[in-house]
Amino acid sequence: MALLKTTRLISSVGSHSSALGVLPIRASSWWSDVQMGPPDPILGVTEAFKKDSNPKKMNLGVGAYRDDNGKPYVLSCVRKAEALIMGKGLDKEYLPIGGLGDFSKACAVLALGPKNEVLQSGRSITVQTISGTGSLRIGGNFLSRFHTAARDIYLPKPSWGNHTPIFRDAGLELKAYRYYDPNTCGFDFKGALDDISKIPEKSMILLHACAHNPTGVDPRPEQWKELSAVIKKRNLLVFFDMAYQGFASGDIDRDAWAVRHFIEEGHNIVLSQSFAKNMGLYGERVGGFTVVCKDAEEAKRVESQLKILIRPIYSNPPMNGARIASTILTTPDLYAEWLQEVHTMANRIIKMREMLVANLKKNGSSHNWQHVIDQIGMFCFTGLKPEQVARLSNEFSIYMTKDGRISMAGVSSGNVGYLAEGIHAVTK
Ligand code: PGU
Repeated sequence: MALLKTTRLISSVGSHSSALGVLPIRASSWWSDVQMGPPDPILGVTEAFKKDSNPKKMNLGVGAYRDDNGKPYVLSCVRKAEALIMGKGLDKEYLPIGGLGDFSKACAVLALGPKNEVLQSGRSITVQTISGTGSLRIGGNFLSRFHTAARDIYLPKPSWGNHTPIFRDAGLELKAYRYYDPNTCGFDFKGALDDISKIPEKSMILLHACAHNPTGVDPRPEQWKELSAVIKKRNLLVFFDMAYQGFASGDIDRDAWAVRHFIEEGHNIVLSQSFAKNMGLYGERVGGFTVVCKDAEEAKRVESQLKILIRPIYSNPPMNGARIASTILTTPDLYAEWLQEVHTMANRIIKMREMLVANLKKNGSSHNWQHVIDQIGMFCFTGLKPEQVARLSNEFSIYMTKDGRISMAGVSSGNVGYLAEGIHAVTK
């Protein structure tokens, strides 16, 4: 088949070029066997949304915060930090392989808390990464190379769609543990404990630190405690993904509770952080990857290997976003303003949850939508079926991921009524 296509191409180009008396230069293709791939399950939704000309269209696919006018939002503390940085006239030399030192330090303090024994004893290493995705991938590569005791990483079911290809491409084996109970639209605590208690020792387990994506369902503190105990008993290596610190409760310390608790309980975790959501630095690609070690000497060895791993991939990370984040984290006025803004963003989302349910009731929906209010963070796992999701995009130009996940951050007081109308129409 491939051969046939090539022959046809050669003859058509050949006949055209023979009239000009030159030999064909582009006679065949190297890529005829490359098949068309599917669009990305999350970012592909934005592509479909952009093609839609309906003025009422809504993009509830990607988790990106919008203000109440539906506009992308640049935090005021970010604008101020940018002005401060501009005023310094800094150079643009390469950063070190592990990134901006001030940023990495502040990033770890934000996650672990300033008084954490791990930081005081210097037994952790944090490198700046290309946002949360880059952090997860560097982490995946590091585990793949150095955690030779086991290959399996257990993800909650369901998990963020990109976790699977990230860890698979890093060479790990993907496994799952029960997490979400569709009957209660809540956390399947018993199922999770049951599954985790059977995971082979030394395997890796991924935990969403807060604001679980896509379900919006988090364990409560007492449930985290039990999870920590079982995971310790099984001697599992914990990988925390913290992409939403501040977005769950509006309080960055409360949202870091699980991470800090696991460390207190003696887990030497690895941790991915992203500043895409909580500082609105999406396209700046700012994140951190931390490894908590036994002692400072081990941390130094791990650091040396992280550098060896990063160097042939992207050499060193970009500086602009890291400068913005570190300026905010280390300038008291800007830090206070940031905490306030995180709180405001989280609260607007909570308000939209309430407004959506109120509007569904107003439209006459008799379903129980309490989970929309109870779920935490940026997303709402509506329970809508794929055919209902398809109807919403085809008939209402309301776009979301196929699993029925809505980015609540894309809902505003101006469009929540229309969203409720659409959901009611496809669920009644
Ligand atoms: N981890 C989780 C749990 C996430 O939800 C996301 C982003 C990331 C890590 C990585 O984010 P970075 O932007 O690389 O820092 N998830 C969003 C954004 C769109 C996407 O899929 O990349 C989402 O809508 O699920």
